[in-house]
Amino acid sequence: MPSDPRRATGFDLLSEELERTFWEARCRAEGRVDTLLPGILEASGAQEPGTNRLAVRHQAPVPVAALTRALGSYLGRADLSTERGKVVDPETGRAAQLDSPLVTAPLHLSRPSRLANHHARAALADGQTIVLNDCHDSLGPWAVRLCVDLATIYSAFVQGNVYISKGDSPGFGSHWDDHDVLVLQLDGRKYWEVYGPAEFSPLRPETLGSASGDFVWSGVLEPGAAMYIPRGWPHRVSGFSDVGSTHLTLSIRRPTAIDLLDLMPAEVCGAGPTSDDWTQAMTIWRSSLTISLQRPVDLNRHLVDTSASPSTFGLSLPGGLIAEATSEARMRFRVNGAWFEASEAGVQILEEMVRRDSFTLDDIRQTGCPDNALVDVVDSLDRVGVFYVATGAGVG
Ligand SMILES: O=C(O)CCC(=O)C(=O)O
Repeated sequence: MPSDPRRATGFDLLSEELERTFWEARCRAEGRVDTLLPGILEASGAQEPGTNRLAVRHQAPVPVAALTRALGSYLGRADLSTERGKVVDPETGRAAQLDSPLVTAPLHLSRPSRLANHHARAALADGQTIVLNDCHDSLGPWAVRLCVDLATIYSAFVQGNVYISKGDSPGFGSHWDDHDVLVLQLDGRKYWEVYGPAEFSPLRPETLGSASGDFVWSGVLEPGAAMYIPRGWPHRVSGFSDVGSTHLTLSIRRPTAIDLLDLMPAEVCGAGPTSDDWTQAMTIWRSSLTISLQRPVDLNRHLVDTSASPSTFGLSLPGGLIAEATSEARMRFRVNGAWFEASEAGVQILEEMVRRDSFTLDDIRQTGCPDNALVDVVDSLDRVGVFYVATGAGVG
């Protein structure tokens, strides 16, 4: 009878250990988010899905100044006529592509008139809202950490969008999002109205865009305020004539049952549902949740030059790792929808990385691992898109 390779190599223990360290990483992420945004996790039903509700904190201890500085410097260097920059028409609430670079000089957020690009100035003066999509990775290590922590906690895809407006701009008008949003007011002020959902777990196009429940809350968000709005809760905004507004919205796309169906292997769908199929589909689904928060890592640079200014790295593993032994000496992992293999030394390296929230390559080297195994693991993690630079060269 063939021997069980896991018994022979102790892989069972390693994979249990990995699962435990991932769980600890999630608890640490919850601790950090709870400190910055007290009560938000509880309101969002992070531990008990389906129990989420609106939460507003007027003075959350979020580092607004650091974020605002990072945003100003991003605006000063970015060409936002890419897919990241849009303007929202105040009449129709529709977003259109920016047709030219937005700014060419550093921006003072409280004085949007200093936007160097005249199209952007004119757009703001016209009551249009400028939306910078998916820009969290340009807003410094704090924003990246928060996105990764939220992704870890909710097993979700998280991205940050910035909204800049002037005067009483209405943005998109009344609408609901098919994901949860966490709004952080950075500069100026904005008035919000929030309504209850028209139905539980609404989905487009099944649920009408205009569907809405009863009025729930209205108020003004000032710098340092945070608001969590669950998926499907309609909201609308209005600015003030005397002051502009800039906020960062983190969209938290938790997986839905539809995502699960999409990921179910054809043979499972064909076979009809049984509880084993369900378990298998859930396993695949958990490991397929994707997250691409990171800018590409120039690994060669970081691996070769670790002494001058060592970069710190982190792993984002929403949904965790799924491990299985392939032979007596190797194990394979499904992470972020892709497989990679690791030797026993590689598995131990992985465990060291998961154990830490962030690490330098020297931290891992000092655990006595062979250099070639470290390079192999880093290479594989980078390939499957879960290795990111937490601080160091290249992070604004
Ligand atoms: O400020 C706006 O124009 C709309 C903002 C919004 O809907 C959001 O941040 O989710």
